[in-house]
Amino acid sequence: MLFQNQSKSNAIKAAQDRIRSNKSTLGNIEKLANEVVGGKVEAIARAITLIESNNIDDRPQAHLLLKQVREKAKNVSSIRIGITGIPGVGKSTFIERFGLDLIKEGFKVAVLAVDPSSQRTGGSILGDKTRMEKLSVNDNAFVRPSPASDALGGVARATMEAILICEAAGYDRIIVETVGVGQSETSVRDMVDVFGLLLIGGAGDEVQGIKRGIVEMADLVVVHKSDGDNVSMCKDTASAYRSSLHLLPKPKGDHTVEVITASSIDGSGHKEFYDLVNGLILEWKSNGFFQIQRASQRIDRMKIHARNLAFENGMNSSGSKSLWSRLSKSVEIGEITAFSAACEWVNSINSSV
Ligand SMILES: Nc1nc2c(ncn2[C@@H]2O[C@H](COP(=O)(O)OP(=O)(O)OP(=O)(O)O)[C@@H](O)[C@H]2O)c(=O)[nH]1
Ligand SMILES: [Mg+2]
Repeated sequence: MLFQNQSKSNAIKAAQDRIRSNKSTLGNIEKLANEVVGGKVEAIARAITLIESNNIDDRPQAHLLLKQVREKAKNVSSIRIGITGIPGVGKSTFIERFGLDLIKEGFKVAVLAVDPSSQRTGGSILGDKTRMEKLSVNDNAFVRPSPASDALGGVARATMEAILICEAAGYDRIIVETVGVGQSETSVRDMVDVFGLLLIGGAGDEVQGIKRGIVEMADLVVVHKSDGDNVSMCKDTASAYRSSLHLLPKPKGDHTVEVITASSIDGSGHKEFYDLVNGLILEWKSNGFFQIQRASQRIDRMKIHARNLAFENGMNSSGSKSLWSRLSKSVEIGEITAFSAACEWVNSINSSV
């Protein structure tokens, strides 16, 4: 009897602790959301870390945070710009200059990076050599060089939501840097309004490691490092691209893809780039493409999140990890097809709930 009473009081105490800790979690998240909306830089960084977390237990808090932030910052208006190009083409240097130009015009700038290499190494190469010294110390800029690493496409997932956090915090120009060699730029294309491709003068696509698909996704092309002895070579490369782009299907925005030359050392071409971005946004806002593109991006994001969450939840259900690894082995040696294995795995999850 004594034992029964004791276990009952333990259970009550555990329940009370749970309620207390839930309450404090809710309180903490609300405080964090208020600080984000208030533009507190340290809170923005903490919020993004929570969203980037690979720990499934952090999902409810991340969800709550995004919900609250959205409720608190309703009418945000922003422009999202993606910058891609091979490693070393000068993306960070270009973004620093472009970002400072935007700040001079009165905007607040957030720079986020999607670095596919971090998926392999677990660290960020961008973190070590981000050349945005001026921008990162500017009061009107927020620079986040190091993204999350995640095997489930979480880099993109986190970046999409990090954009929303930055917007709620009052940043009205969002720039996303991505290395243009892998899959990351496809997902970045789907989270920005304008997508700019940086190229090096003189080198053809094969040499630059740029896939044709990436060139096709670009709204603007910049032949970069057009300074010193490189100027005439960059001009030649720009005209070669101008003529070959004519042969590609028109981009989604139904505009002519401009090809310019620029240097982030002497600043040439930067004003042109700035004006071209503004021109596209004005055109797309007036013909409705801006709104249509954003709406379809939101739907795509919902699908990506649903897929990721369903997979994560599946992996969390009992016995599913061991079934996954058993099935993976059979798929590896060609014993069963990937499709059958996936069906078996999903069926086993569905029957266990
Ligand atoms: N001549 C010249 N050099 C440049 C220019 N922009 C950048 N650089 C140099 O190019 C090198 C690479 O610049 P980053 O801005 O780090 O290039 P990135 O594309 O961001 O590189 P990753 O982040 O590693 O992909 C640095 O040494 C820069 O100083 C430019 O306009 N002209
Ligand atoms: Mg860089």
